[in-house]
Amino acid sequence: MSTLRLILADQLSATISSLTGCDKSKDIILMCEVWNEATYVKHHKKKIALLFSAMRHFAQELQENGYKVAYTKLDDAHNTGSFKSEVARLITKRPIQNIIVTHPGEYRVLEDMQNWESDFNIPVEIRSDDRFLSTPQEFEQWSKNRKQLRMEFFYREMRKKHAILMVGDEPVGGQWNYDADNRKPPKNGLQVPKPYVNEKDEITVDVIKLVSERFADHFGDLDPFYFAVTRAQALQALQLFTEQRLANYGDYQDAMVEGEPWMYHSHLSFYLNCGLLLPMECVQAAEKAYDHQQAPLNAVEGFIRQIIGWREYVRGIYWLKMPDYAQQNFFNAQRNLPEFYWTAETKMNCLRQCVLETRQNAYAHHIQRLMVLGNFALIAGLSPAQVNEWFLIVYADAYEWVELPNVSGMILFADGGYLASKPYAAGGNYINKMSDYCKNCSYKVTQKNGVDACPFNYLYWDFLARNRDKLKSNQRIAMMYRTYDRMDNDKKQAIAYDSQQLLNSLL
Ligand code: FAD
Ligand code: DLZ
Ligand code: SF4
Repeated sequence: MSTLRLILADQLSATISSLTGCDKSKDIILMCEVWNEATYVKHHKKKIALLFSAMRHFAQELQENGYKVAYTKLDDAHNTGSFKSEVARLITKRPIQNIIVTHPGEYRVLEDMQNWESDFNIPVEIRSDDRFLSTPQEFEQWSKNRKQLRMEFFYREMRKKHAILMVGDEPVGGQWNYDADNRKPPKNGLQVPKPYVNEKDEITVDVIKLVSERFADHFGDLDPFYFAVTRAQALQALQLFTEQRLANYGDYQDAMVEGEPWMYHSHLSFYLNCGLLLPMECVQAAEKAYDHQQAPLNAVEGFIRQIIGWREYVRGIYWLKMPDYAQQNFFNAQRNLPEFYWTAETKMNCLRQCVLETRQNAYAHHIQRLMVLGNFALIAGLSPAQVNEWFLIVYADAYEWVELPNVSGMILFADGGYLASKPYAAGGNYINKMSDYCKNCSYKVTQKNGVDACPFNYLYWDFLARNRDKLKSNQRIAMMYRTYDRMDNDKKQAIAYDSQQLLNSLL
C-alpha cells in the first residue's frame, strides 16, 4: 500500500509540506494538468504556459531525485479534467491507503478537498502551507478584537518574529518604514535595466504549442515567453533583481513610464506564488544586499515590506474572511467591465498602456494595477465580481488568495474598509505626477471638465458625491468633501454631467 501525495501547480517547492516523510520507494506523487483549473476562469495564455512548463520541469526533477511521479498531461487520452477525478483515477489503478496534500491557495479547492475523505473512504491529510511566514491561525489571533486591521502593525510583528532588519528589538536605522523616502516621480532618461530572459527549452516549446492550440480563445500573447520555469532559473531572476534593480526599487516604486513595463520591480511574484522561490530567501537576498551596501535601506525595507507585510497580510485576510469576502460590494457597484480592459481600445492613454502591457506580459507592476486599472474600476463603479474575474485572468501571478483581497479590499473598497483605511481614489493629477502617460493622451490632464478633460478628474469627484452616504464618516476623506462642498453648483453639475456622459459611453 502507498500514500498518494498530490502537488498542485502553485506548490512547486521541493520543501513543500506534502512531501515531508515521503517514502520514495512506495509513495506516489500525483501532478496533473487539468482542464477545470485551466478554465475555471480563462487565464492568460502565458500564465497557463508558465504553470504547465514549470510543472513538467518540477516533475522531471522529482523523478531525477528518486520520487515516483504520476504526471497527467492535458492531452493525455485518459485525463479526466479535475483534481478530484484524477485522484479518483489513480486510486482505482493503484493500492492507495491515504492521501496527503498541502493546503491549497484557493477556498473553492479547499472546500472540494475537504470532502475527499468521505468521497474516497480513505484518510486525507491537508497539511499547512509552511512556505508562508505566518499561519491563518496566527493571523486570526492577531486580528481578534481589532475592528479595522492595518498592515503596518502586522508587518512590524513579522519583522520581530523573524528577526528581519532588526538590531535587537529595534528596527535597523531606527524606523520601521521608509516610505517617506520612496516614490519619486520618474526622471527623464531613466536607464531601466533589461528584465530576466530565459531561453525556451523543448519542454517549454511543447507547452507553448499546446497552449496556443487548446487555449486560442484565452486573453493574452504567448510570445515572447521569457519566464523562468525551474527553480534554478528563478534563483537567477532573483539574483538579477538584487544586483540590478533593488537599489532603485524604493525610489521608483510608484513610477510609470510608457514603454517600460518592468521598471525597478522584482518580477518575482510569478515564482513566489507557484513555489519556485520561497519568500524568506527573497527577503534574505535583499537583506544581504543591504549588508553589503549594494542597496539603500529605503529600497530594501520597501521590498521586504511587500513580501513579509503585504503578501502575508492579504493572505491572512483571505482565509479569515472567506467565503463571504468574495461577495462584498460596499458601494453596490454594478457597472459592467468596459470592453477596453480586454482590447485596450480607449483614448485614455494610461489605461491603454496598462492593458497593452498586461496583454503582452501577463504582468503590470503594482502602481499600474492600483492607480490606473484599479482606480478607474473604483471611480467608475465597476462590478467587483467582474473586476475580480479580470484580475484573476490577466496576471501570471494571480491566485485568489492574493488577487481577491487586493481587488476587493485594496482597490474597490468593497469590504467597506477592512483591509484599507480609505479608498485609493485619485484624479488625473496623481497619474500625471507619477507617469509620463498624460503627454501622449487625447485628454488633457489639466482640464477638469468638458469633452477634452481627463476623465479621472471629474469621475473622482463624482465617485465621492455618489457614495457620500457610505463615506461621509471616514475622517481620512472628510477634507475632500469639504472641498467638494465649496464648489459652486455649476461646477458640481458639470462634474455630474461629464461623468454621466463618460459612463454612458462605456461598453
Ligand atoms: P514587487 O514590487 O517587486 O514586490 C515584491 C513582492 O512583494 C511581489 O513579488 C509580491 O510577492 C509581493 N507584493 C507586493 N505587493 C503586494 C500586495 N499588494 N499583495 C501581495 N503581495 C505583494 N499580487 C500577486 O502576487 N498576485 C495577484 O493576483 C495580485 N493582484 C493584484 C491586484 C491589484 C488590483 C493590486 C493593486 C495588486 C495586486 N497584486 C497581486 C500585488 C502586486 O501588484 C503584485 O504582487 C506585484 O505587482 C508583483 O510584481 P513584482 O513581483 O514585480 O512586485
Ligand atoms: C492556475 C492553474 C492552472 C491554469 N492549471 C493548473 C493545472 O492544470 N493543474 C494544477 O495543479 N494547478 C493548476 N493551476 C493552479 C491551481 O488553480 C491552484 O493550485 C489552485 O487555484 C489552488 O491555489
Ligand atoms: Fe490618463 Fe487622464 Fe493622463 Fe489621459 S490625461 S493619461 S486619461 S490620467
